[in-house]
Amino acid sequence: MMNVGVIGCGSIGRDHIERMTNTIAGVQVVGVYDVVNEAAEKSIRDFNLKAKIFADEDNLINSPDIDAVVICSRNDAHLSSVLKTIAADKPVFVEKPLTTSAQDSFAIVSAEVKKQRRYVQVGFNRRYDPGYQQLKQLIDDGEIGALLLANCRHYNTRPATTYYKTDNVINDTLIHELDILRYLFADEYRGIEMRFARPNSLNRAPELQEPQLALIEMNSGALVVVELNVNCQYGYDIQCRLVGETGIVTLPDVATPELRKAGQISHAISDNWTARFVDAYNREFQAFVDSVNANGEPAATPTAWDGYVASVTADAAIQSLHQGGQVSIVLPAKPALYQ
Ligand code: ISE
Repeated sequence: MMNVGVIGCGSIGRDHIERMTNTIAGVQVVGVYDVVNEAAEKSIRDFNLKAKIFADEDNLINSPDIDAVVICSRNDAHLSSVLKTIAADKPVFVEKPLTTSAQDSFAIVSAEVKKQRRYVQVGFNRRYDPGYQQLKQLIDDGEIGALLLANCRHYNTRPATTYYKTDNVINDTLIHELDILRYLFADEYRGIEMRFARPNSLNRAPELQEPQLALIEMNSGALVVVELNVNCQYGYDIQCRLVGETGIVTLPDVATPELRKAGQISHAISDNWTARFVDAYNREFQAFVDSVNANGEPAATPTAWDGYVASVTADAAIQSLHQGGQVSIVLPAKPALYQ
């Protein structure tokens, strides 16, 4: 049984505490910490945890009662918690993005490389989503030949938090595609260009400029367009269509009953990503727990290196947003630890 400490008891932290308590085998939450102490107290109450509330993250990370750490704090707080957990020689699951800059993410890669050991699993949950896994299988089986083009839609009903701003469209939202596309294509990025679309007059966030459009070039020359629309009003809508030399594969929608009523044929669409990706979240956590329980290391994927590559690409996307034009993406050699 793995004893976990959770840093960050906001909405995604609560989701993960709940799944580790009620769904995932081989793990229990024994410690929690949040900068807002009431959030930690509330999670203990709401999920009936027999867990200790820590007064700061250092004590939680270094506690002899904690075997592994799950980080669900704000994106800009990830770096120090991850580095401290690596220094304490404990496995760590960190929500996406790994950090909010390539430089910070590289510090995590460097910390692992120095110890010649993998500690970090990044919460790019889509790699564990059955729909995306089916796409990957079809591509790897050669069913549609070499990939030429892709078209993705990443729509949110409304922004995720009150502090969601223009750059969050990249670091919080597009970051999922930045991870899953290089995984599906088994290729790296050559460059990225961002554009703003006509603003949605229903947007209520003052420092948020969107919708945005990403044009991504793979090293192979394949091109990907990602539409980012975080005020779409109607639901949480994730689409991905990949065009190969001999065919097309499309991410399946979540199956919901067909309703025929009042002159309409319709299917419900959720506005909640934790519901949309519940299987993916459960499977990524079970993989983390099983792997740590078996050999002390996180699951094979997604690694700190994957988090770093997404950060390099996100930095380039943000640069393009602010200065315009395509920004090249150049990666250093991948360390042997991640081969
Ligand atoms: C949120 O953090 C997620 O991970 C969702 O999947 C994404 O759609 C949303 O834009 C993010 O804010």
